[in-house]
Amino acid sequence: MLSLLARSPARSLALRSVIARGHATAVPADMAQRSAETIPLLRHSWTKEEISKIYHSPLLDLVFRAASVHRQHFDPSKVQLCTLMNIKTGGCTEDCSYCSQSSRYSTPTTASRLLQNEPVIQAARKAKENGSTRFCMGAAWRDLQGRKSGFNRILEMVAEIRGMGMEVCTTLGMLSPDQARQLKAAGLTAYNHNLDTSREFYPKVITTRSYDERLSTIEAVRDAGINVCSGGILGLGESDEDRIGLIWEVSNMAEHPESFPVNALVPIPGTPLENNEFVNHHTMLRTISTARIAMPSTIIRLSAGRHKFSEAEQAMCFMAGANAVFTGENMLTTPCSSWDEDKSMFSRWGIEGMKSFEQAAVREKELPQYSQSLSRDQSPSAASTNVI
Ligand code: SAM
Ligand code: DTB
Ligand code: SF4
Repeated sequence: MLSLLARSPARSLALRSVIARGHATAVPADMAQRSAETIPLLRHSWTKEEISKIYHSPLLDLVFRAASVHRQHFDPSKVQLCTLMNIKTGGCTEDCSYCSQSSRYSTPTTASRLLQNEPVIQAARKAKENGSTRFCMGAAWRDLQGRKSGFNRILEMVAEIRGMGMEVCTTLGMLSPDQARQLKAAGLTAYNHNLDTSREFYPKVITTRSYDERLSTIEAVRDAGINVCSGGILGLGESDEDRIGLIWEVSNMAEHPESFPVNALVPIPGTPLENNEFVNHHTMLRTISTARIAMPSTIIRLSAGRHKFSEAEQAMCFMAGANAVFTGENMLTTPCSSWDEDKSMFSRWGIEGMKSFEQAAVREKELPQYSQSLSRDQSPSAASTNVI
């Protein structure tokens, strides 16, 4: 294992410490302190073979190893609660074969215009009252071309919700570097733009936007100083190799995404994937565990389809290192586990919501003027992590 992972003496030393502490030992209570000294180095040079070996290891060993790595980087009792709102529904020109909002398919979703600011602000307030610390606004657009006034209103929404002390995320399709900079200036915390699957399988799912176009948007987001939220969907008909390929893509990025959503396809009537079988729980668990090991300081977000998993199945995912969820009334066009259901479930398992800006990666990207407004008792859940 060591010889597989090690590429250079420095990396070898770092990885030895990851493995020694991540795999073979029980996690002592004081590890919850996660001081800078105890945080292992991040790695950006995974080979597909290494990721495949981890992914295919015996499932309980895999979960145990992932759970151990998780405890070195995060407080395992904390899960980030994010509420989603679709601020512009349907009528999208893209052909993503899973999506209820594509105008190419006849689905139960009815298209509507960009919402006014006030209902969105109200929804963010309600989310905050219910314990959500991140609010994510989605728009069914390919990109922002020709949407200047709509984009300006979204900038206002971002600034107002950020002013409420919440982390703010948007997912608006492709972005130019300049649009990313404007979102950053408005106070945006994170931008969601998923790779969805491996580069090889991607053309079977979407033909109107290339994998490289997705990577360009992600680069624009990162260059603007916004946290990248980028993950995928399971249950598209992809193979283990494709799930490994997706993790390989994101774990070798110059910076690991701050957040990696793992969506389980919710089959939508009228889409090409309407008859796909719901993904197995063990496939979710393998994907979450492998992502946790390859990207130890990334938030792993148990995303679409979560409500279809039993409480015990969800708990296994949290055990394996998932530490964020979408919670509230709805996802974008499909149901979500409700706040009350989630509150009861979390209290049964001893899980609490993260505070806003609790993650080191998120705090580090905050503009100084915003950082000053963070309350003093908001201690980071992980110290700065070294990069190799
Ligand atoms: N239009 C934007 C875009 O494509 O980037 C933002 C919204 S899009 C709905 C965000 C992500 O939700 C997709 O990339 C996909 O991973 C996930 N998603 C969409 N429909 C889904 C479905 N039916 N089941 C599971 N995940 C889905
Ligand atoms: C992500 O990866 N999952 C969320 C969020 N990012 C925007 C969206 C899930 C959408 C599920 C299908 C729907 O509700 O339409
Ligand atoms: Fe449009 Fe996004 Fe749906 Fe693709 S996933 S069809 S880009 S809304």
